[in-house]
Amino acid sequence: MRIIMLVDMDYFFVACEELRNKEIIGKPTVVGFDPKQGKGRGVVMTCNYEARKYGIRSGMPISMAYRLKPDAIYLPLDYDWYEKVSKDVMSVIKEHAAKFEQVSVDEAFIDVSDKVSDFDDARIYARRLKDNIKNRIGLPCTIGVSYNKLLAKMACESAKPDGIGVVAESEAKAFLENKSTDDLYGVGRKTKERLEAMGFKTVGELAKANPMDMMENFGAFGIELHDYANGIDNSEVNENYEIKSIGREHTFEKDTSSEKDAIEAIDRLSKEVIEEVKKNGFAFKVITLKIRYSDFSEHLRSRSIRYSNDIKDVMTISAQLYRDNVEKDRKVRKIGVRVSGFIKRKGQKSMEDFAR
Ligand code: TTP
Ligand code: MG
Ligand code: MG
Repeated sequence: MRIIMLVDMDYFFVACEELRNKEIIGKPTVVGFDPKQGKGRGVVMTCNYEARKYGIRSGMPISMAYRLKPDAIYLPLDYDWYEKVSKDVMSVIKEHAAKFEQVSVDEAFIDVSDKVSDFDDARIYARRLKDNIKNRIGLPCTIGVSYNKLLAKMACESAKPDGIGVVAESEAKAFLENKSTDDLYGVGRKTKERLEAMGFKTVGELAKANPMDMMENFGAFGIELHDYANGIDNSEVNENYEIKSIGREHTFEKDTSSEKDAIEAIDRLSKEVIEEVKKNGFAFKVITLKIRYSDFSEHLRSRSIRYSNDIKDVMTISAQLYRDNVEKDRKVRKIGVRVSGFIKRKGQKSMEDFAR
């Protein structure tokens, strides 16, 4: 029997802040861009559960958060600190796993099939792991336990915060039945709407869909979705986690249609991206420019090149992508530069350094 766990830290960035500042514990706290008395731009990265009571959420404009709770504590981002804490957390999780796959700064899958005998045993094991993270790092987390990655992740979401959620094979159908389709991995707003148009609101309904209809509408992804709805996911915990892309974004103080502003931002972002690329010993072959306009509509444009780690490539190609694609009569709110398609160059760091 396979037993998979997904460990996800609770309100991670704010929890990291709590570690070094006990005064904020228990008070509504937001990490993100400066709200500037409600005039600030950019978004909420995360907030603690006290702040969530006021409706504040990750990804929400910081100005909206400010409207909801002006006297919350607003803290700026400190990625270096969060990554340091993340590394410590991951090393504790790794100790408990036969197979370990970090999937983001604050979550990792582990395969513990050869460490526990059944789901009762797994629950005890999850409790021990959770206690170890709490005692050694000082942070709360939630652990989802199931027979595959899909359900481990969903079990975790359902048990948030500070919980342990277990879904055994015999419980999967009932667990999935009334979930919304966008609770499934890979289903965002658009797919959810398309599924709804086909008459599928819940995962239970989707489970009964005709696979051929799904295939017709979504291609191979449709079959995958139908599998997911039936609790089927055979993907392995993949130990060779690697960073897939590195990007940085900039939100302008004021929406702008000035090419000079844009190029300045691109140059600065390129510098930051390249620093990160070099730190990891990567070379990349795809450069992607993101333009977000005032109305929040977004345009992504990519170009492939020969492998490079040269800042000039990032700067000139991003600038070219900007000039070729920007709609001059519209104002730009945000610009992003991202590189991907990595190979590792000589002098690369160990896997441990990649697994961040
Ligand atoms: P999540 O695990 O999605 O969220 P969380 O840990 O803050 O809260 P919880 O798991 O208890 O629901 O994301 C982990 C961190 O990643 C989060 O603390 C901040 C960052 N993050 C962003 O920067 N932007 C985002 O849109 C999201 C969702 C998270
Ligand atoms: Mg989390
Ligand atoms: Mg997470």
